[in-house]
Amino acid sequence: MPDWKKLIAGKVAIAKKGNKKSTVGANERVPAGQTQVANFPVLDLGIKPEIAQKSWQLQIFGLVEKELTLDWNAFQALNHITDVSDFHCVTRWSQLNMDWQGVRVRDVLEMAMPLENAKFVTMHGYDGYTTNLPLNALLDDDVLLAHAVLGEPLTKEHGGPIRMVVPQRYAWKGAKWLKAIELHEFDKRGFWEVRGYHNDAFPFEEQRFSEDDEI
Ligand SMILES: Nc1nc2c(c(=O)[nH]1)N[C@H]1C(S)=C(S)[C@@H](COP(=O)(O)O)O[C@H]1N2
Ligand SMILES: [Mo]
Repeated sequence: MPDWKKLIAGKVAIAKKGNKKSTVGANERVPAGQTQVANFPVLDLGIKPEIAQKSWQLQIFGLVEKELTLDWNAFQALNHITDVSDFHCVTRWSQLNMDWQGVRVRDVLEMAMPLENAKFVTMHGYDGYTTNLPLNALLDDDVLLAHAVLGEPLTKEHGGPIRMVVPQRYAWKGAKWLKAIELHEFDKRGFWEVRGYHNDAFPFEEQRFSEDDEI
């Protein structure tokens, strides 16, 4: 097991450095407080589950009319697209022009038919990670179940075989090694969100920590 306490404290410290809103370096593509990189760093809890394509499954469950389990073949049969977006990590790096390949989350949600009272979602990773969003946030065109980026299949380090990407939010909102999407009526904070990260996580608003709500 990784030393979670140390890891969490370390990540929070990095993200807090210069927590005062700075506009230095900010432009239309790179939000305030971020530095542009090109080496696509790896960030996670230190557990990198090995999930073979043939054993990967995605479950859509909770407040849906039809609970759904997709395996690799079912996933391949869906409509695949490429979407180019920018990737902003709360630990202050941004990588532009990420050409994610995959399936729109919206298409999969439609198959499961969310119930009227489904308003929030929890994304679950095979490593036990969770993150939360309003259901609406998952309906955007650029929110994908991604299996490839930068012209290569997703490596295990980056969440392969399948991860989620939610380009309009900080990168922690995209669960790697995606295992399930759970629909709820009420919001339920995920792994980082209960540890002080901002619930909404919009990079251009610098919503890093929940205390930023008040600034
Ligand atoms: N399952 C899972 N997904 C995760 C994480 C994690 O620890 N486990 N870390 C998140 C965080 S904090 C970030 S910044 C991005 C990093 O993605 P990358 O390693 O591909 O750069 O993944 C997010 N998704
Ligand atoms: Mo992160």
